[in-house]
Amino acid sequence: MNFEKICVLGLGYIGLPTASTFATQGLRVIGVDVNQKVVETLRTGGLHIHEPGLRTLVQAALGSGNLTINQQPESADAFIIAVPTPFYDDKKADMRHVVAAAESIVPFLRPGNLVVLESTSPPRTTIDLLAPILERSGLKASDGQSDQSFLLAYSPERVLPGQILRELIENARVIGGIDRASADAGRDLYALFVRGEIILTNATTAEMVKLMENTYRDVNIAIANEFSLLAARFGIDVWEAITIANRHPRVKILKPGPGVGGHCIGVDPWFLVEAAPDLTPLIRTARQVNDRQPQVVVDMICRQLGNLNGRRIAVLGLAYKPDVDDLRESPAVEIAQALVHAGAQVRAYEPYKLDAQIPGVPSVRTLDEALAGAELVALLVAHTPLRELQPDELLKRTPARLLVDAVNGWANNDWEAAGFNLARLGVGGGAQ
Ligand code: SAJ
Repeated sequence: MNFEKICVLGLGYIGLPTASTFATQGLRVIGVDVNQKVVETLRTGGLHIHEPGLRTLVQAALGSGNLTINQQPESADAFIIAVPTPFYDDKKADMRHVVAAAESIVPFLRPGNLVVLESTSPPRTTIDLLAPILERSGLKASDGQSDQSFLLAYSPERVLPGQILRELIENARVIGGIDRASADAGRDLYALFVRGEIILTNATTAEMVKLMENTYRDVNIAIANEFSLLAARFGIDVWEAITIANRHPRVKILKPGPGVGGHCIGVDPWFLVEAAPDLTPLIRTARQVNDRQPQVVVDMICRQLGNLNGRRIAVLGLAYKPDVDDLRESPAVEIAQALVHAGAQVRAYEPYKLDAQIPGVPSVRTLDEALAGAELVALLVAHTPLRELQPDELLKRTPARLLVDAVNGWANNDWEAAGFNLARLGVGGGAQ
């Protein structure tokens, strides 16, 4: 199938790079976002999200004249839906953005068009939720052979925040069609820029593949977290134990830490639990294990200080993982908030987001402001500049002598010899 013009709905972390990449490949792209502020920012050369290399890519796409930013879709050969799928407080998937995006396409859908859903979604969303909405156009979701039908596929985004631009092009791409013609059309579209393998399957399999990938990671992080609690109780160093265990050719234990953040791995497993609660005790438990990690770290800090009320704590790192500036669903933020809630005087420093504004958590723009006057320094994210801090340096910059390392960032230096009392997550006497 040939594509000249496409519409990408949702200009966030996935939609914007995707729209821009297609545009730089010569396609005419209408990038659509319902948020007027996002549209205005992009139209005036700004960027509302941070991702390495994205600014240059978007500028190239806009500069080529191929990318247009709008608040509404228009007719096109293909429509890609890349909107968020968060969950409600009760962990049920919030599909309102997908529904709204699909409804906005209906008036523009023409026979032979291709619609692709990229948003992570519960199993069967493409056929049970999306197809019926699009069929309100009067066309049928089918093989595109009839002159009254459209093509429909699910193709999950699988890129790692921080490496989106490279992974978008190089990763293997899964395309699940509601039928063969839809999968083939999806392949023709993504082959315009994907250099990784393109794997064709059906729509529900593709949905499950995405959910299984992130659930697999969550469950494996949960076991690492559980190992860290066991190691602390039994007086050993979990990091050393993991390194040794991983020398086994069939073992690859992930890293324990302050919890699982971001908007994917902490969310997606719930879509499976919601879809089949009776079949998913392991997945549910893994989520609960990971969700309790922030409290494990708060307890470590409390044990170091004796109590939290009024105590001065420097929190180093707020992002959800190392060397990114993304604070969404960050365990470090949760920990900082819990400390404030317990009466501590927190000064949080996030080197990649100096203007971080988190309700209730005082954040400062320099490391020294965070360290000054602190009684305890908590390392919550293994950002490179924070991991590289040396004991003699810290000795001069803070009166604090109590340290908590939740991410194995300060393992290799002799903190104790320098006069610090360091508690490390997963190390005997530390966590539990
Ligand atoms: N984490 C650990 N221990 C580990 C690895 C990660 O505690 O050993 C924590 C991180 O610190 C972070 C969270 O887990 O808080 C998630 O980080 P991540 O790097 O594992 O994943 P994300 O959320 O940045 O991106 C994931 C990726 N999925 C997989 O690796 C299976 C990415 O490929 C997906 O595209 C993305 O989710 C998504 O959008 O679904």
